[in-house]
Amino acid sequence: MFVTETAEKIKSMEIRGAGRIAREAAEALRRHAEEILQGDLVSFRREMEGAAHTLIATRPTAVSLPNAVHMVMSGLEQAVTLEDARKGVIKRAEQFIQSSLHAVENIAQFGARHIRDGDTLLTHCNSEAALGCIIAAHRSGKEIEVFATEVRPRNQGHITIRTLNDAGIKTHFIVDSAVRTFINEVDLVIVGADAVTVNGAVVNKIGTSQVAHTAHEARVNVLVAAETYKFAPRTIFGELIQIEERGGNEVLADEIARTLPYVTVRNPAFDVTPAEYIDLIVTEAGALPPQMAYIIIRDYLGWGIEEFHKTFEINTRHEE
Ligand code: RUB
Repeated sequence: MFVTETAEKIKSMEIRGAGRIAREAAEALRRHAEEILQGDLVSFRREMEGAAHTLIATRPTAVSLPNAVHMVMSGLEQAVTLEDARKGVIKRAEQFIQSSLHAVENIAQFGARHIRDGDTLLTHCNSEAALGCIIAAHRSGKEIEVFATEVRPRNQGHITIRTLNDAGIKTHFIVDSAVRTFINEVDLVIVGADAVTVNGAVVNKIGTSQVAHTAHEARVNVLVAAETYKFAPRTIFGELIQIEERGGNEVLADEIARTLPYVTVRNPAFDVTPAEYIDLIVTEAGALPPQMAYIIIRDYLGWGIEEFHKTFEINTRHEE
């Protein structure tokens, strides 16, 4: 029940932002484990796997979601009693949520050090990790200003300007297409991430790559704030990040679209910024150049690699 509700909220974007999606999914699995009262270990596992599948299927791009689900579900196979299995899920979900919140706090402190007194920043979309850095810099006494984009079509910029305003930070609200006009007034771009691939490319809200390209052209540094669970282990083996394409009615009202039979709306929710447009990725484990993404995947998400090797061994045995 709670899983279906959470899944619906993630799909409709009532719950949104990669970090929050991951924590809410972990919480849904925790509640689900508590609520399964009937059955044995085998049926518990089956129920939990079904719930994990439902949650992962909600939005395809933010890799924090499958990573969080994987972390909560790992160890379920090894549990020998139903109670062990239940306790394990609950414990790992709580651990994930706590470590995610700590990660966002650490990133804020690390990221704030890259912001200088007097800087003007630019952010795109609504990222708790990116905003954490900006707010931490402001709280440490640095005088800063922020340009925040509108973020069509879902207007996440409205959430961002409210947060910045509530923190008492001077903010300029601009339409997405005004970034190049103002980039020469900007000292640093800070954005979040939905996924970081092994080659250091960052997948984030549609328009991020245009912002980063514009910043690159103007020699303005781009900093990405991303927890380690946003790195995508399977990109090591060539798996691509799926870019979610949402309904056209988010961009153009159905009643108008109906009068334009030759017009099709395309509405990708995310885009890919290549590593060469990114100066630094700030994680809770420290800041690194995007080219070092592999190290994070190897050291923090090694399970993805181990799993692949297991599968690979099985496949080669089949071929012999
Ligand atoms: C949100 C978005 C955010 C990242 C990082 O997209 O692109 O920049 O998810 O956010 P949507 P956070 O609104 O479509 O979910 O730092 O909060 O995890």
